[in-house]
Amino acid sequence: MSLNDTIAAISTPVGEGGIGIVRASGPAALGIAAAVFVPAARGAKTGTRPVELELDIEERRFYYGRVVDNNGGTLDNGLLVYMKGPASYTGLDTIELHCHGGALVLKEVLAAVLAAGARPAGPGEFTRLAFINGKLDLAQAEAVIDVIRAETASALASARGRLDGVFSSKVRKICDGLVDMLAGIEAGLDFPEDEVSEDAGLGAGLIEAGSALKRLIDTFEEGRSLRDGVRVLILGRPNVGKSSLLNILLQEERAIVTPVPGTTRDVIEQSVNIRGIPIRLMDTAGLREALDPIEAVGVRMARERVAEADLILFVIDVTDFTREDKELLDIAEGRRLLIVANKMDIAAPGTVEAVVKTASGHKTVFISALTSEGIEGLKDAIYEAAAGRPFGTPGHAVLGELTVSVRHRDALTKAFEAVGRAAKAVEPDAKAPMECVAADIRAGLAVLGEITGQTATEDILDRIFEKFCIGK
Ligand SMILES: Nc1nc2c(ncn2[C@@H]2O[C@H](COP(=O)(O)OP(=O)(O)OP(=O)(O)O)[C@@H](O)[C@H]2O)c(=O)[nH]1
Ligand SMILES: [Mg+2]
Repeated sequence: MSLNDTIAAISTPVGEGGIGIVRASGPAALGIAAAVFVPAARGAKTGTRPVELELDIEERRFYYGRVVDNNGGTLDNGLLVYMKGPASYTGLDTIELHCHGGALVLKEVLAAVLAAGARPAGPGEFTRLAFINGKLDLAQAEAVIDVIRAETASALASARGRLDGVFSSKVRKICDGLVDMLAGIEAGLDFPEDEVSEDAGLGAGLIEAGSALKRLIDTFEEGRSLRDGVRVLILGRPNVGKSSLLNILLQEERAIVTPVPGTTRDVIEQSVNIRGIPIRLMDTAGLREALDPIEAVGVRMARERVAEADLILFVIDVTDFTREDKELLDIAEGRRLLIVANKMDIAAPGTVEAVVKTASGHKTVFISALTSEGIEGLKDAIYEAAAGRPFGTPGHAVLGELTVSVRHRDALTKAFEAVGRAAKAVEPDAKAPMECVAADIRAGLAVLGEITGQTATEDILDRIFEKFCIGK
């Protein structure tokens, strides 16, 4: 990628729309505008003036006119706007042609723009330019695609917060503290006679940095669940009410419910928003030695889904909680699990105690899929299992602080370890040389720099931006 390139793409989704936008950014942007756009005011339509090489337009104003091909033939009528760098999204000169939103017309307009000197943009390349030109740091740039892809209001709030720099500023604050500590140590190393050793402030500072890192790391489960969603598998014996549970969580009659055991044979999947977390719910065939081959396939598919589930809702019928249920629980071994004790509307007195006793420590939620009793509590429990903390309604700023990506989590963890080593080394009886402490702090700073992008390699950038759409 060269900064001398001018890149172009269709920035709106392919398909029919009221408006479609072709965007170009780079040094040649204005020249390209001159080649492909004829403002209506110039009377060019009647041929009274030739197409100009230099387009005399003001930045940040919309101009109506014709979008033309190489030969001056009209491709579309639309609007042109010019954002002069560095005051643009990418930091470079940028133009946008707002045309009719059709796949073919936009393709032809893009072809004209490319013929006039641009090259096709790669995925996320506009945002990558914004990062390179210091418009956004890397964590903010990553939040751009999360804003676009957000499926729930909470996921969007979290992405917006990160785009605003809430998460980055947390990381930066830790970095600033570490830089100050490093400067203090280096001053001492340069002038050994000044004696800075056994600096109580340094030890406390490192411990504080460590806990700040830990707090960010601890938000990962919640952040990832909100952004990427959670796969929830409903399992249990036939007839316990799995499909009834699916339907009540979806608030629609998605799966067939009958009193006949073995009703569900396929895996039934549907997305739903539970407490702001995008959930992929999967209802399955009741687990048993199936009587017919179709049901047997269903049971096998149910078992196969266990490995890919983030959370298992193991449904039992409280009026018929058997040894078989307990044995089947082994399937969920090692997976996150909630026991959903169903049919509480017809439960005998003392049922809760009896179930809890038999559930051997697994968290159990009591519901009735028939009357909806306990469903709100189940949603809270699903949130808690997915996010690792009880459900509350945190504000946008708080959601913006969440660590959402594995990449960030891993960098924070490495930094936490490095800072921990440094903190140990400055303990009064550690007698570690200050050079080692400084080296650990530097290592921590380097990995934190991968989050904000200060120390991110091309390789990291490639991996991040290849997940973007073209045109963003
Ligand atoms: N009283 C009562 N009946 C329920 C409840 N939930 C489900 N049922 C009934 O239990 C029967 C089986 O319900 P389903 O939801 O089809 O059960 P399932 O676990 O999906 O069954 P399979 O698909 O056969 O494995 C139906 O007659 C439901 O109406 C409940 O909370 N209370
Ligand atoms: Mg069913």
